[in-house]
This record gives sequence, C-alpha cells and structure tokens, in this order.
Amino acid sequence: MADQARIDEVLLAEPRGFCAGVDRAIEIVERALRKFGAPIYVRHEIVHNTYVVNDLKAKGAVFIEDLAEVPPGATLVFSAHGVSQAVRREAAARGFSVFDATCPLVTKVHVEVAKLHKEGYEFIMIGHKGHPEVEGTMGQLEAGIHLVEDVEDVFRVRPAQEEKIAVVTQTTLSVDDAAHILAAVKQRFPKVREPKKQDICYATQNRQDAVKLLAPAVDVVIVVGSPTSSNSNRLQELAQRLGTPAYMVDKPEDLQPQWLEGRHRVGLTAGASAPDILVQQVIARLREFGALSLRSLPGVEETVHFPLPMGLGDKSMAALGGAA
Ligand code: 0K2
Ligand code: SF4
Repeated sequence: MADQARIDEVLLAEPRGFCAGVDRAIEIVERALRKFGAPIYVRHEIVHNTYVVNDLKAKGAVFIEDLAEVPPGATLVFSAHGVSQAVRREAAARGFSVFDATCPLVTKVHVEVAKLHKEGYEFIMIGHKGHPEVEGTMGQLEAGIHLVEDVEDVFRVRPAQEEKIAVVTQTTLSVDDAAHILAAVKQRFPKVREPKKQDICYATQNRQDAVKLLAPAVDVVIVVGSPTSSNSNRLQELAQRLGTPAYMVDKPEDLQPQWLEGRHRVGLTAGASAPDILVQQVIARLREFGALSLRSLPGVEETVHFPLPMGLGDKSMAALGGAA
C-alpha cells in the first residue's frame, strides 16, 4: 500500500488533454446524432480514447472499420486521423452521407502530398506503421510514399529517383525522434524538400514541451490516455526518457497505489484525446491516496479552434432548434 500521507503535491502539466482537432471531431459526431438521429456510423474510433468512444456509443454512434458494415443510405463520419483516397472513393460509391472529422492539420498534410505529387515528388513519410493516420496519409497516393519508422529505415528506402524527394510526418510523433530521423533523411537525400511548417502539430509539440517541464519537477508522472493513442504514449515515453517513472491510465481505477509509494510529488498530464473528466477523476483518486495540494505549471495558452463542416455548423443546428 502507498505511503499515503507522503504525496505532498500534484503538479498539472499545461497544456494537457483535448486539442482543437479532437474537440471538433467529437462535436461532429454529437451534432450528427442530434441532427440525423442514431445510428451514426463512424469509421474507426473517432479519437483513440475508450471513454470518448463508449460515451458516443451510448448516444447511438456505431464504430466500424470496414465500410461494408455500413448500411446503404447511412450517415458516416471519418475519424480525426483521416482516411485514404480509396476509403473516400468507397464511401462515395456506396452512397453514404459523409461528414469528415479528419483534423484540418492532418488534411493539410494530405493536401501537401497531392500538390507535390503533381510536381513529380516522391515522399519519405516519418511515422508508425499501421497507425490509421499513416495509412490515411500514405493512401493519398497509389505509390511513391515510403514509410520510415527509424534512422535504419532511412538508409533502406529505395525511391525511384532522388532528385525530387519530399518529407512528411505523422502529426503526433515524438518531436525529438522526428528531428533525429529527419536529420538522417537530410543526410541521405541532401535535396529533400521539407514542409513549410513541420507536420507535427501544435498540440503534440505543446504537450511534449509541458512534460519536459513537468517530469524533472516530480517523482512520478501519470499520463491519462488510452493505450491506442500515439500522442499519449509519446508523453509517457518522454517522461521516462527524462528519468522519471511514468505510467499511463485509461481510467482512474488503473492507478496503482504502488506507483505512488514514497513519491512526494506526482505529475499529471493527458493526451490530446483524453477528456478532462478523467483527469478530474484521477485527481480525486490521488486525493484518496493522500495528495494534499494541486498546482498547475506554467505553459502556453492554446487558442486554436477549427470550424465545423458545412451542414453541422451553428446556423444549420439553429435551424433545427438545437443548441448551436
Ligand atoms: O495520437 P493518435 O494519433 O493515436 O490519436 P488520438 O489519441 O486519437 O489523438 C487525436 C489525434 C488525432 C490526429 O492527429
Ligand atoms: Fe489535430 Fe494535432 Fe489534435 Fe491530431 S493532435 S487532432 S493533428 S490538433
């Protein structure tokens, strides 16, 4: 059992939790449910969070991986991670009414790929194999995107030419790992074209910066997030790399008293897909374990907000008499 009286303080990372793309994606499903009624089909988990997915399931969302599971005429939402052109074509061919919850910062990468492809570029994509965002971005083209997961991969790729190579990345990578891999890409392809602004998004950068401040100030870091969430895993990994033991919890009951044994200061953060209600529940549980006080660390204030798609915006919902 934990030495309960010895948790002096809980330090909260700033910023943490929902980003603008996650807010928008969840709002799209909520509004589609209000406007069209259940069921609303969602391709893949709208965001990688168990609580969010279960909450939307209870409201009538149906999560599927294969479009063949969706009945004709249904309303379908694409998840925040984005989809390939093949998935887009299949949804259109099956006649679904589609709302696209792809984060605009992921769409920006897709647009860049399509534009540079027309100019004759081949791509190196830095990302994690099998992740839906990587499948969506690589699936913008039939061929000519080569995935690299680490420095070794960079020296293994064999593009058809080396004159016109561009690099794109998953938005939720470790900022430090991506920089390391990018350096190898530049070494291998000195003429490589980089994105105007890096593809790793503001939310990923800010949450990792916040952990860099948090981890050295505490004895243990707790990350609220689901095991499937890439950006949440990167926060846990980062704290550990900084020498602080770190654990991820999908729900407050996952918190193990032995993690807190002899720890005076507990750091708490949350991935971009983890709702604040879970952070509050984890804080309540830390108080049960004897935490005395709570303090937020300084951090950047996020003001990013993305508009909703046509047909689900405020005017459209007001016409229904629903909440804007
Ligand atoms: O971090 P992941 O890309 O696995 O995704 P989530 O945990 O769902 O977070 C939202 C980010 C979605 C797109 O970037
Ligand atoms: Fe968009 Fe970044 Fe959030 Fe992903 S983590 S949904 S790219 S803002």
